[in-house]
Amino acid sequence: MPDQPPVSRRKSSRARSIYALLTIGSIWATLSPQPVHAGTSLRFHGNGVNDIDRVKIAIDDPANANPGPPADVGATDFTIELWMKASAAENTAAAVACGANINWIYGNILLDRDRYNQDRKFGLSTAGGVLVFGVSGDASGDRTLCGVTDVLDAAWHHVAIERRRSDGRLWLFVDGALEGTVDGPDGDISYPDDGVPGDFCGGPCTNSDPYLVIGAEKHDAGAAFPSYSGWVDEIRISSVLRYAAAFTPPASPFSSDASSLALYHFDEGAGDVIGDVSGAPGGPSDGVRRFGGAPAGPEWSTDTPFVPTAVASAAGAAPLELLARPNPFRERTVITAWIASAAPGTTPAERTEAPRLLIVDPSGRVVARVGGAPRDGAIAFAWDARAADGARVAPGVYIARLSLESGTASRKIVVR
Ligand SMILES: [Ca+2]
Ligand SMILES: [Ca+2]
Ligand SMILES: [Ca+2]
Ligand SMILES: [Ca+2]
Repeated sequence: MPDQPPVSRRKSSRARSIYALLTIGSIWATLSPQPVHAGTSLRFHGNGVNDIDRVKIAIDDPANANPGPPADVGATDFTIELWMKASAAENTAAAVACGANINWIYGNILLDRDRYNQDRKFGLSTAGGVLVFGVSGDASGDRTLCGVTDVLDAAWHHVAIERRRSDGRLWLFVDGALEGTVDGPDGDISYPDDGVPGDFCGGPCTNSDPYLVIGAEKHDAGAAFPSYSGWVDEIRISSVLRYAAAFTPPASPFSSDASSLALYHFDEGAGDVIGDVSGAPGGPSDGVRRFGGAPAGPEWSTDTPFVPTAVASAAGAAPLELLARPNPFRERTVITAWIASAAPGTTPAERTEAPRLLIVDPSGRVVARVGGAPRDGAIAFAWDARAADGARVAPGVYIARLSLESGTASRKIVVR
């Protein structure tokens, strides 16, 4: 092999490049093989009947006096986060007034931990396009918290709801932005151990309880209490308040840690067992898919938040992959780039400019250049739909384009 002077020596004659090289070196040092994790999701159809078109997670065993499995949250702080994708056409519940009420039950219900006409309950729905998070305390009143972002735009969104046990405070985040926070009702809102289901469902509500239900209104109480229609992927339930301020949503599926109580990837792709892979002590809190209806749901779907797209690379180079999320978007999207098949420790031969993502309009004009930052073994570029002069760009289709020595990738993005 011919002698190759170290990169740093070859570059030393070009002093103005050194700083950039060091910067890029540190970024590239963080790049590592990133599994392309597409997996599957569940597609619900809003059938609020007959105990179908939903996932049910048992949160108590009525046969013994033990407390429920880890998914029975509410006795301590908790965070529940998930990805959703839904349209306004399929989720038509009107906006509700949020406040000291239980109005979340009139939205298209996405998470249902209700107890019919009883306290110690919570849920999440969409109403008027925004998310509504509601809690009823332990004989301490009710509170709903409304979001502000239209999440019914047929794009994937990361959603996080949090409740603090000490004072009942609630938080709602969408795509990492704080949508609202309010002091909520106090007390333990976990499912009472060996709680007795209410007698309001044409008999005891034994289809409803003791369950946390995903993707449907659990009591099948009629058209006034509609169910969610759309996709759900990746639910993680945690025993801590994971987010205290705005954050960048994760670029890959959740992982489990000591604070994870339940974790559902929905990657089974077939069958009716919804596995909790958190490994939490006392678990798993497995769920059951209840399939049925017209159209029948929830269907297994390959539409997930983590499908990489638009791969193009130089001959012989490792493919560069780009993912934009949310997309379409209004305020902000994060475009993540990584080398899918780089060997561990691979470093690029030579780099002379910082990675800049170009935003190109349909006429081919570059409207913005976005600097990247290393994150999670990739490079993340956050774009706020503004041109180089700070003005907001017109709604429409744009191309995000990244050229590196390992390849070139483009991704269509839509500003609403
Ligand atoms: Ca999945
Ligand atoms: Ca029990
Ligand atoms: Ca309170
Ligand atoms: Ca319990």
